[in-house]
Amino acid sequence: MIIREAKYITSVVDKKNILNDEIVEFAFVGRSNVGKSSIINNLLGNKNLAKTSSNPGHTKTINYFSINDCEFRFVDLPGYGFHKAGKLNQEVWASLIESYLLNSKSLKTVFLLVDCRMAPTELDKLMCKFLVETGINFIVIATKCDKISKAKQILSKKQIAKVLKIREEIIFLHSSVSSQGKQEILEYIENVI
Ligand SMILES: Nc1nc2c(ncn2[C@@H]2O[C@H](COP(=O)(O)OP(=O)(O)OP(=O)(O)O)[C@@H](O)[C@H]2O)c(=O)[nH]1
Ligand SMILES: [Mg+2]
Repeated sequence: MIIREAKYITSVVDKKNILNDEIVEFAFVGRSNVGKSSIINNLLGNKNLAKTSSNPGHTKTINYFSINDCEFRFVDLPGYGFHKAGKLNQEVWASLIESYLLNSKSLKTVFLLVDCRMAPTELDKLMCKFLVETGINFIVIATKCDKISKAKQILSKKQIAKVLKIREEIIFLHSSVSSQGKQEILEYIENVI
């Protein structure tokens, strides 16, 4: 997949504004701070497209990015599991994420991001179960793999597969710092399209 151009389109806070046209979408979900906005920038080759932050709970809206003149879209979703955000905020975001996942008819694949340095959390398990039960196509991306050795990366994939009860074949390693895994994920997207 060659990224010729990519641009930010819009941010949505209200379920009723979720985009609902024919353009193919790929969405990024995962706990707060796992690296969703960073991977979008890395895959699209533009560091400033999606806003990233070392403070968890940064992305609070559904952010849409159009690629190759509307060939497809990336969707950056709010993170889950950020306790300091307060219960009410967390519920609002969870409900927005759920609405998006259940109502986006052009959603082709969800990228469920988990941190390669730790076992998937209870919320990761719940999200994975939700994707399996709703029949939404998904793969898991183990993020920040520049932070661990190649040997640990192999173990990390095994641990993620075991905890989430999924096949290792649908787990991709990625780093937004070294770009490890970038080409593999872009190829995956090309095949889906
Ligand atoms: N070393 C390393 N750091 C990363 C990587 N990806 C993201 N980070 C860092 O992790 C922090 C969070 O990244 P974001 O991309 O903002 O995370 P997010 O999942 O969008 O977070 P929310 O918007 O809060 O849900 C930032 O400080 C990033 O620089 C990576 O692949 N390697
Ligand atoms: Mg973000």
